[in-house]
Amino acid sequence: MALDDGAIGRGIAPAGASRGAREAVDARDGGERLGGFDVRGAVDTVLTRVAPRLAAVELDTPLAADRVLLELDDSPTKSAIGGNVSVATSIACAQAFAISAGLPLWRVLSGDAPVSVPLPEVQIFGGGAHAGRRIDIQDLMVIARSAQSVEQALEMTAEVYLAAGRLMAERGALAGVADEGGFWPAFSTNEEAIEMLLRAIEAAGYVPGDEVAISLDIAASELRTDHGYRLALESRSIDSAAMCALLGGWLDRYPICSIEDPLAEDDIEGMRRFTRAFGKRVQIVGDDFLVTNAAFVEAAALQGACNAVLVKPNQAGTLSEALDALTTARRMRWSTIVSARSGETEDTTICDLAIGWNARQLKVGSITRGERTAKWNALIRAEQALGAAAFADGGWLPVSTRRG
Ligand code: 2PG
Ligand code: MG
Repeated sequence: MALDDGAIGRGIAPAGASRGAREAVDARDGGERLGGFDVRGAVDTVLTRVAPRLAAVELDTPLAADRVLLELDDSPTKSAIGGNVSVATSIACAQAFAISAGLPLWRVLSGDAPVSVPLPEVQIFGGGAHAGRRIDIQDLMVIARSAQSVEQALEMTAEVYLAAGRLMAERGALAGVADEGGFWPAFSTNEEAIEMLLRAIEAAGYVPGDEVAISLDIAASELRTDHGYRLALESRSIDSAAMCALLGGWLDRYPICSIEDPLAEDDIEGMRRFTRAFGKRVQIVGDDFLVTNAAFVEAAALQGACNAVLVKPNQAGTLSEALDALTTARRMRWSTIVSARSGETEDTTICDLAIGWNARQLKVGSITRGERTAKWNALIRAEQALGAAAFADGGWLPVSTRRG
């Protein structure tokens, strides 16, 4: 995206392996070439349908281009132009605006409102759709609750990651990494993976819960079948109530501070039951369940399902719609987490969103792989500009249990 003053902004659309059924759908070419994943048609849409309309627009705010994108396609799934077309254009325009203003994007997004450097949520083991379904749970992550700066949070997390690697090597279970850079989950049960995460926190010298807490993304929609929730690793299927009980047992036994998509996107009753039972003890995050959609956030909050939203711009299709979901969640007194995708790119715009929109938490996968470290480095640079006082520490996050 090039402006008249010469400013050029770029945007890249990420992709997800475990996708919500109601999220924006990318335009792909289909057919034989590149497995059908190529996006020549999407590029053509940008050049022939989007660009001519944008040329007539005055970019008077960072999100001004979204008006045009929404005129072209206001469907929640972006079925007319494609979610990838929409989100990449939306990002490119916001970046062009910031470059023209000579300011970081987070600064132009915040205006006079408060900003913060978000608390990192970092994957140590990958599973589910990100690891050939080697284990059922998708993300086993840590949150450095006691860190007082993003630099410290990342150092603590890196120590846990290294300790996890040493423990896996000792067991002869080190087998590379999953999609988002977390270790490949060579475990025989799901709970063994959580137990190993706990041991890695201890081996790194931290107090589990108080200093470094566990965060899980169950991605339960991926486990849903006609017979309930399929735990392939344990060769059994369980119903929604049993799933709640299983996860409740983990909350009792492990110092967990956040759990994402504990029940499936279509199991509203289950999510309400789970939130009633555990919503005071732990952050309950809707990802596939809410697909970054303001109306779904509002409905879930009114029904008592979840207490936090994961904000993925490409689920919504424009930055404006993602912001709408975030501000709706905030109005409902929920916590907010901006998130990367499993098929992530080197684009670091999500860091600007997390800082400028004051989301206070950021989930980016692990601490390895360039597309992930690009984001952590962007946070460190923002913290250098803003000072450690701008860091959104995690001391307030409740922890489900503490081991005595
Ligand atoms: C998620 C993300 C990141 P994906 O489920 O939260 O872990 O994965 O991009 O595959 O949806
Ligand atoms: Mg998720």
